[in-house]
Order: sequence, then structure tokens, then C-alpha cells
Amino acid sequence: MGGKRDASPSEKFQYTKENTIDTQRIIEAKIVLLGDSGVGKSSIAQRYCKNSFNENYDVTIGGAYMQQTLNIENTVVKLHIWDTGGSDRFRSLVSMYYRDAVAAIICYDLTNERTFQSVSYWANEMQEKANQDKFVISIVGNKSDTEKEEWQITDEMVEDFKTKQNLAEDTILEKTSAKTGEGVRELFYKIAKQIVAQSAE
Ligand SMILES: Nc1nc2c(ncn2[C@@H]2O[C@H](COP(=O)(O)OP(=O)(O)O)[C@@H](O)[C@H]2O)c(=O)[nH]1
Ligand SMILES: [Mg+2]
Repeated sequence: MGGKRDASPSEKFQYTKENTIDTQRIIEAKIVLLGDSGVGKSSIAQRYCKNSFNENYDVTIGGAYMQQTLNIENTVVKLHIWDTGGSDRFRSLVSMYYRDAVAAIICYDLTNERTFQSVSYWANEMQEKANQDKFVISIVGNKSDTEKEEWQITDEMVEDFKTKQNLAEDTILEKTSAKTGEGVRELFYKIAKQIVAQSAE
């Protein structure tokens, strides 16, 4: 291999074809991560964007930004992922982060029921957005690598919540582990797929 060689006309044509991007669509989408502190929002973003995990808990102050690009058929989806932080007192500030978002990942910790209670607060906020515009909502139980005996939230509880909360049928319900990576790529893929589908409507 290596070295220059003359390309035949057909090879030249192929080369041009491969480098043509006019058949591809590019979508830029802002996603916001919401939920109580300690549930693993920063860890999910870090796992997805950097494929790494940190056992230490570094409290996120304000918001943090990361990006990741993925392909869905012939669409390039560039995800701008905004991770939010801060205590309950700063909930109103978080609205700055989701103002122009097209999707939200509302996270809870599978081993901590209290964090699941906060999901309804964020779901209400996001449903209000969804009423005004196309918006993808996902509800994610993180820390799925922990022992099942430690889980305080069952699938049934999540399904019940979806019904009682009147969430859209296509609301994404996932379990993830930022620690092992389980479910993380699937989660973002599902969200991106819905974003692509909605943008084609
Ligand atoms: N076992 C386990 N621990 C996790 C997971 N995700 C995050 N953590 C830990 O939980 C703590 C809080 O995580 P962090 O991402 O900072 O939460 P945030 O406040 O929601 O951003 C850290 O000590 C993480 O190492 C996970 O999937 N499994
Ligand atoms: Mg954080």
C-alpha cells in the first residue's frame, strides 16, 4: 500500500461520490440533563461523550457542556448536551439551560426513591414545553449496575407514573449505568432518532 497511483476515471468518480455530503442532512440539537444532585447526570454525559467514569462526586456548579455526533441513516445529528447542577434552590436557574432544548433526560437514582419523586417536578416543566413545541422527553433510572435488591423503583412504578403524569406514549423510559455504560448509547440513540423523526414532520 501507499505511494501515488493514477486513478482510473471510475475510481475518481467514486472518490467524489464518497466525499459528497449533499445527500446528508445535518441536525443540531440541544439536550438537557435534569434531576436531583447525585443521580449521575454528569456521569451519564461523561460516559457518552468521553467513554469514561469517575467514582468521585464532583458537584456540578451551574451547567456543563459536552457534545457528541451520531449518524442516523443519512442524517448527522450533532448533540449539544447540557448538564445541569445545583441544589433545589437553583431550580429556577436551570430554565436558562432548557430554554432552547429539543429534548430532556430526566434522571433519578434507581436506589433512591426520593430522587424519583423529583422526576414529576421536571416532567411538569418539560410537558409544558412539549405542549408548545416538539419535544422529546426521557425518564432515566441510573445506577443499574447496583444490586437489584437495592433498587427502590420498579418498572411498574415508572409505567404507573407515565400514565398518571399523562406523559406522551413515545416518552422514552430507560435504565442506565454510567459506571458500566449499560444503556447509555441506546438512550442517546433513541432520543436522536425521535429528534430526526420530528424534524422530518
Ligand atoms: N454505581 C454507580 N454510581 C454512579 C453511577 N453514575 C454516577 N455514579 C456516582 O454517583 C455520584 C454522583 O454522580 P454525578 O454524575 O456527579 O451526579 P450528578 O450530581 O447528577 O451530576 C458519583 O460518585 C458517581 O461516581 C452509576 O451508573 N453507577
Ligand atoms: Mg453533576
